[in-house]
Amino acid sequence: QDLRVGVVGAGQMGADHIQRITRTISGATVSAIVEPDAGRAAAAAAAAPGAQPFASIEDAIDAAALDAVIIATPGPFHEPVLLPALEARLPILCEKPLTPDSASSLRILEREQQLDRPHIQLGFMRRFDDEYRALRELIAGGDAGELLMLRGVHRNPSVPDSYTQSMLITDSVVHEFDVMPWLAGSPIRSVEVKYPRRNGLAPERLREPILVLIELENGVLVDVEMNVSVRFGYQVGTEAVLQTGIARIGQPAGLQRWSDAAFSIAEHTTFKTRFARAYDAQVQAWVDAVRDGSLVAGPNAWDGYLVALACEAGVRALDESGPVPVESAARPAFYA
Ligand code: ISE
Repeated sequence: QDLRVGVVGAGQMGADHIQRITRTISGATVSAIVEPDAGRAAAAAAAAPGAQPFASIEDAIDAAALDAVIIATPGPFHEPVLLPALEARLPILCEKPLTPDSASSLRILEREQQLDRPHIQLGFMRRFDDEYRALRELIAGGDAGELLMLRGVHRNPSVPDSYTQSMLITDSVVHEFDVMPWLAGSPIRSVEVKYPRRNGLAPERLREPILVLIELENGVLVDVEMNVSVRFGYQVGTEAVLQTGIARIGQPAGLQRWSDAAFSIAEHTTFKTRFARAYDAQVQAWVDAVRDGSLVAGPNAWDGYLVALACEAGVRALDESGPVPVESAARPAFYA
């Protein structure tokens, strides 16, 4: 019998997950959609015939309409969904971030630890990307010696009007705060932000691009170019500098074309296509884990808490010069 998944939030990511579960994922169906916006709710319902609409997660739980939940609302709205979902002992796939700050993330951890085991998987989908996985294996294998540096580029064509300066960190660099320590096998020690020349084409409220310097506890230095007004496309790439070799992922791999005496390769324009296979793999792994009772098959709420600590330092670093230390925290056995 299929897992009955409720999706909370039918915006960009929620709508994408609804289609994914309906068309691509095996072993699950969308049984409930919680979306207060009538237009979005109707569009989502059309994509998932048979799903019941609800105005709140509490209503969906009261109606026993779901076995597990995907939370795809913006970060500031995660906590009011996470708490009743944990109360109902529902397995949860929560889009990033866990919550916007470490105090609220701690509240979630405390509530979750009253259950018998972790129930929350976090949507850091890069960990399910084939290239990121291959790079992690290469680094861990040690064939090219020790890892010395990681260099990341994270480029968006543009951002919505709701995107603010601190979201450069909390909405975008949040991914690097999860994936770089995962690649390097070491937590973050400090975060520093440098400002190059401002892009005059960026929305007036944004001072970007930014250069983020992330120092890991093992001495590996990570630099990330965070750039959200590049217009030409969506690009996420990483280069690893090892003792005796260089490894690179995230190169353009689209349609190759020769015309007008030039050669081009098609580039992505959105994270929804760039990471489509990673999202598929992530949701399938989560569905399989819920069905076999292990509940979580990827980053958990503790990983989300560590990222919240890094984001706090990162947001401070937007306004302070020099490295801002990141509070370190020892992983409880519950989250091993
Ligand atoms: C967006 O919310 C994402 O999660 C994307 O992966 C990221 O590239 C983008 O900058 C964010 O705004």
